[in-house]
Amino acid sequence: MTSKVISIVLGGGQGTRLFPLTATRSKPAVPIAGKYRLVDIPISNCLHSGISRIFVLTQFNSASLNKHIKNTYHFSSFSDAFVDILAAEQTPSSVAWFQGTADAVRQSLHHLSVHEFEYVLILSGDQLYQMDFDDMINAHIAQNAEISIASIPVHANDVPGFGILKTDDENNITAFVEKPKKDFESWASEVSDEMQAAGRVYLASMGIYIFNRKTLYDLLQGNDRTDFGKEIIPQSIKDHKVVSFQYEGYWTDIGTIPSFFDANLGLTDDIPEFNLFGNRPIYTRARMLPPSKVSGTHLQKAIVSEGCIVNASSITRSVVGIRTRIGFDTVIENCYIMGSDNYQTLEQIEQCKANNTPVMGIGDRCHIKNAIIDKNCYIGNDVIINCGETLENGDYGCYTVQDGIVVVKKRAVIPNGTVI
Ligand code: ADQ
Ligand code: ADP
Repeated sequence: MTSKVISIVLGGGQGTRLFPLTATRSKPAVPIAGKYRLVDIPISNCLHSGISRIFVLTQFNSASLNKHIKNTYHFSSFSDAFVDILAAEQTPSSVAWFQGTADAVRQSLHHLSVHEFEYVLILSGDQLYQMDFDDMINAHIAQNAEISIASIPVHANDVPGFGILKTDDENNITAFVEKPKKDFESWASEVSDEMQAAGRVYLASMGIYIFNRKTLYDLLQGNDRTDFGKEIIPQSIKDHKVVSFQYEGYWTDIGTIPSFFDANLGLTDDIPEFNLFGNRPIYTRARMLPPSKVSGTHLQKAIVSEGCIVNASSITRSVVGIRTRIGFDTVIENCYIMGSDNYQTLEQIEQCKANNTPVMGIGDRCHIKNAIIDKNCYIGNDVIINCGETLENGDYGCYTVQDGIVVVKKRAVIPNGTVI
């Protein structure tokens, strides 16, 4: 059945919720888990489910996204598989950015139309999960649905962040409200005993939709509705067969700095909820990097990617990205360090030392805690990043602070002895 499916990954609006990680790159290109990009998650889920015709819609086209897709997703010339990026573009009928999720799909319909397909699978680009879409597609077909929405039980605290739905005994969605802020108690649903015990009694939309081809075109053409959650879905319930596909596996939104941070650090747990060490790998660009070299470092719940040179004294509950260099006597705690795009030469390193300027990576005798360090940063010697919890949220030039997490911007230079 998956041969009749085409997939669209919603790669993000302006990416403001992930700023400053999206300051110079589009959201799908944001690095996660030390060596992957956000877009690798939905694409890998599609490929493992047998869906190999994939469009990635993004608000702006960054060189890093293009390079990543081009260098990662190669298919046989005898197959019709592809991963194509569609960036917001000016056309005779549209001069604007994508105005919302539905508008993004509408503006891309003319690219889809040249393909043969019966179903469109629409995915968010900022979620961490491993799901077999085959099951959802089979359920969609078996129920003769026009639209299917993947749903997951959530706790009352999380309700205001999601589209919430109610179903009848046959999984038909009978009501849908986008992000209700109050008085939603009557929206509780019957869920499994396990979910009930966890207080997860509200069914949230996961923002994962299957549309029949004709239904999608009918709903998007001849109107200017911009958003699936706010407009298209609630309005389609009354005159279409819209069903819920309930999912209870691990699934989380990684569209904000705190959720992105927690999801990355969660990978270091003994048995992480999102397990990288399975037989369905997350695909990413294969790089010819040397193995990491670690010396004198106490590693505790650490993920260390390829190509690193680590002399730190300890790394605790942290993810260390490709080509990261960390100096002597440095302590890293609760950090996601993205790594670097290249190495400095020995001559360049000597030059930095002679000029008393930081070397690429993290210097000697630093203490870095609760931070995301974007790529290609130069953090000097004796730098302390530890005060995020007491700093107000805001943009401080070469770093931002959000909810106690310091995010050091890409290519930032943090001079020797700085205290943040
Ligand atoms: P949100 O995640 O808040 O809620 P939205 O901001 O519309 O919804 O984002 C959905 C996806 O589309 C994200 O991957 C986002 O990056 C992307 N996106 C947003 N605007 C875009 C644009 N202009 N162009 C391209 N991509 C864009 C939605 C649903 C809820 C549901 C949650 C589940 O509306 O009902 O509960 O997802 O996370
Ligand atoms: P991001 O990860 O921030 O989205 P990119 O993937 O675009 O950014 O980063 C890669 C950048 O690094 C590119 O501009 C690329 O040309 C540059 N780059 C990659 N390898 C090297 C290298 N060995 N030396 C110098 N620059 C490099």
